[in-house]
Amino acid sequence: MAKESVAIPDLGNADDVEVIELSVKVGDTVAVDQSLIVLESAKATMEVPSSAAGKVLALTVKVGDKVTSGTVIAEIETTASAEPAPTSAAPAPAVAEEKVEKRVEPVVAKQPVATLPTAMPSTEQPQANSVKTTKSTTEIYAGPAVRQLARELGVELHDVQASGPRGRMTQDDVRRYVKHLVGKMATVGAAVQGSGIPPIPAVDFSKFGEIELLPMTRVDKITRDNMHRSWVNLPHVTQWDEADVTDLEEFRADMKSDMEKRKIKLTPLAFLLKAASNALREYPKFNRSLHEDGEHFVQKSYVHIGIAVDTPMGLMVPVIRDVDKKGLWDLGAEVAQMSEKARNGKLMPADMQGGCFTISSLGAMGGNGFTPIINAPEVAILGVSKTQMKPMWNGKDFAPRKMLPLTLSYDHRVINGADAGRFFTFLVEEISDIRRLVL
Ligand code: CAO
Repeated sequence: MAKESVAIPDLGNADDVEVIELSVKVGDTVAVDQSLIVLESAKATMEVPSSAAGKVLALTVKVGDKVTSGTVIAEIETTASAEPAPTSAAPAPAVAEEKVEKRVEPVVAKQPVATLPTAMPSTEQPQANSVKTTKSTTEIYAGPAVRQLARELGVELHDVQASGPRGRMTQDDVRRYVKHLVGKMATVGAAVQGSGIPPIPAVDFSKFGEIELLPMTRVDKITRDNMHRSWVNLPHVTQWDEADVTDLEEFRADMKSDMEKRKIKLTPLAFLLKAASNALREYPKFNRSLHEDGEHFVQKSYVHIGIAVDTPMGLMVPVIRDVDKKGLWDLGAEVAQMSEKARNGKLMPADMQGGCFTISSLGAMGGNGFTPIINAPEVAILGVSKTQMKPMWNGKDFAPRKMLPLTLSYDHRVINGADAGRFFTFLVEEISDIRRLVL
């Protein structure tokens, strides 16, 4: 077993450089090139690697000592001799940190060091065959333990804000950075982006023309969150159909004077509420929610149906209770009353809770179909578009009929396609046959 002294290599014109970290302790077994100490000059930190593999017999410097080229820093009981340092080396170009950390040949006291190029960044040129400079010209002051931690956590040192003396990075800086990132991801994931979904990059719209930043209302924010939550959590399937509402429209026309007398307007929505309630009774699978334990369905015996209302504050969904127990006049009156309450901002939280199913009607506005987003934890929603006169084949001829386009979105975790087919056909038959609704 031989004994070898490890000394500080040529530091160029830097003298009295401070030892800021001991990377090993007496008794440790070290490998060739393993960092023994870390130095810090006014401009850079540098690790001084061991030139020999073996046991550390002594460390002849301590933190705070000032060293210079040739200062012996450690005695190693060698198990294998290191290769001598080459006497010349082509200077490497200015490189990024990755490259700077590339291992260089060790420097030992008994090897000639005179030809070693300067390792200090005074030249701003990290060189091969010098002490390992852990900084690039972007000057990151961080010891090996900090670098090791950053590597383990996949952190780019450039992203971390250093808080130590003279801008030195500490392990706490790295941990704080990771904590901050995790917190940010949780917030963004919950409010804006789904977990694991790549974020939509921010755009500076003002580059393309004049813009104005408008604050969202409270209702806008609730809609944003509810829609996003439902869209990313529920596997939606949407199915299209159309109901022949010719008879229903005739009936509504006949009821006009009654409507005026009672001061209640019977729009198609009242009939749709009745038809949906009958369908929910007939096919109770649609009146379920997934239990939070993921192991049960919650089967509801009540039939409360929400109606989407467009208000100046944003979209609101008041719930009409016990639709199955109410007649068309009651439903017509309640639709008007709830929509007015919603538009005047008078809905109480209880008015918007407990829905089993939702109807979103854009019939007054137009369109021939849309894919409504389920109002979770409900499992289905009916989208209503504008009634259109269409030529329909009656077996002999094409006859003009008033057709109401309908869409049904359902949560495929709870409802299968065949269930939806049966439910939807039933609902369409109900609305197409006014007798079934009024009886
Ligand atoms: N086809 C053709 N005409 C229709 C229709 C349809 N499907 N549905 C309603 N209409 C007619 C009504 O009969 C009424 O005509 P008259 O005045 O001649 O009788 C007119 O359109 C206006 O109806 P309305 O809007 O006052 O009443 P409604 O019961 O149909 O709807 C409400 C009430 C609250 C649902 C509706 O006002 C509303 O806010 N709809 C928007 C819902 C929404 O925003 N959905 C999207 C949600 S998520 O994207």
